[in-house]
Amino acid sequence: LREMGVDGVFPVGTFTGEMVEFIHSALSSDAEHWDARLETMDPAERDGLILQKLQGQVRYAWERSGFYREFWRDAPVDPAHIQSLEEFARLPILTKEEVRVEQEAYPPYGRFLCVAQNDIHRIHGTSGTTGRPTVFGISKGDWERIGEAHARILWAAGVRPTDTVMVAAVFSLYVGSWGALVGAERLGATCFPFGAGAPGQTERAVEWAQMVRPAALYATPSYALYLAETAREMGVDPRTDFGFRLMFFSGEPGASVPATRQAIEDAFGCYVVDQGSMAEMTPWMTNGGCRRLARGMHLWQDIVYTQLVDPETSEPVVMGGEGVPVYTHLERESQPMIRYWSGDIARWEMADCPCGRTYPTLTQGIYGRADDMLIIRGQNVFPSRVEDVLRGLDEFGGEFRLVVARERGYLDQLTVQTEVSAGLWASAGEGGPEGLEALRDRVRDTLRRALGVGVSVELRPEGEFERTQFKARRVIDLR
Ligand code: 8LQ
Repeated sequence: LREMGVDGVFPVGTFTGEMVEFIHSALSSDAEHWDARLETMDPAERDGLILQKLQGQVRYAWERSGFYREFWRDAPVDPAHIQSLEEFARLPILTKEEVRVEQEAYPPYGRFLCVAQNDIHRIHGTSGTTGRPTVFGISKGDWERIGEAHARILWAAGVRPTDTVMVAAVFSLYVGSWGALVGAERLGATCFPFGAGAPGQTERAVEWAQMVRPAALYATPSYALYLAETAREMGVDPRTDFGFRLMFFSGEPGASVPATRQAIEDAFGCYVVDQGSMAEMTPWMTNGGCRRLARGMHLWQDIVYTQLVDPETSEPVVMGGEGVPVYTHLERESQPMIRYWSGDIARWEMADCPCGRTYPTLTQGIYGRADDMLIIRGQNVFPSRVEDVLRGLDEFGGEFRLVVARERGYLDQLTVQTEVSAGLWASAGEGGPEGLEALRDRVRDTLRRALGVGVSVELRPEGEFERTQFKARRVIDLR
């Protein structure tokens, strides 16, 4: 293309079939970027590109979606003529609850759909274990763009066409597994859609991974740890008997929790990449780290535009600050989410990553949720911070729970129940946990220093708490 004097940014879909094959075969395996021009663009120039895409996306939704027509009726700016990113930030924020209410009133998609029902190519959604499920209708064009975006981001993670990618997450409504699969397919890797969740499936995963020896694994971080534990119980060494080079994760904090990341890297002898925004925001990999980033996720702003806002006031947060990511699709024709509230807590910075990408970065990943954040006697406590401390201890037995209770009607008390490694528990003998008093006190003091608030600690034997094949739920709030 360069020889022909062709240069520039082309709308998705310009190149099809054999041309795409040709372009990707020309992309050498050691290239750092899938699309160097877009990924290393001057941020100010990128803002211009984002604004152009936003104007198109917002106008499109305004013209076609009954929901946005109503939702923006009294907006302080004209959705058909957004002039700047600042103006765009004055459109109202959309919450999950509003999506639920809309979908209940106009089932199943709500009036979000901007294409004919007949043009829906895939239906995904949330499992709906709490409240009404949310439904996502995805058109064929969108599904292809999702594949392209995920391929580009998996390339940054270090996946190459010569790799086999094992997807060890449930294949159902959950779009995590499918999103990983479609990206790996688009990239040209060998795909191994193993799944998860069926009885005995983790033992089978141990057998299959030894046999197939995939280079990459997609799962949740807690499932990777469970897989390592299961392997060891079966006499299999996850480091030498599997041969994973990298693992990419989404769905929950872990990959950017230093001690958890280290535990996974040590267990498998691989490196870890953190990914994941929200299912509604698919391509959800647009929060996505790269193989050079020690921790955190780049924000692939030209695919999904992310802004951080203050959790209380919803005002924009400057670079370097902490806030709630609010996401906007830039390439969605079927069910675009515009200024969608995540409820998560993260910090963003213009980190200088050796990969050369010029995107802002969530330098510590997503480490909490505005609604999961425990306020204990005025102190903000994130479960991911407790996890970091516990996984840093040699005596840790693999799982933990946080129990919050209110004493005497006003005093919040946090109890950390943590498993202790089987060997240590057994060596404490018949006396059980009483023999471990010194350890309990040390864990309590370490937690108090890390969290800035006093906690009680209860020690439990390894294996006491249920392991998960999906996202872990570790907080029990009794208040
Ligand atoms: N969440 C998702 N990814 C996370 C991460 N890397 N670090 C911390 N928290 C994370 C389909 C993808 O797996 C994304 C996904 O899990 O979508 P869901 O099921 O809609 O859940 C979204 C929530 O998972 C986010 O709001 C984060 O709280 C968490």
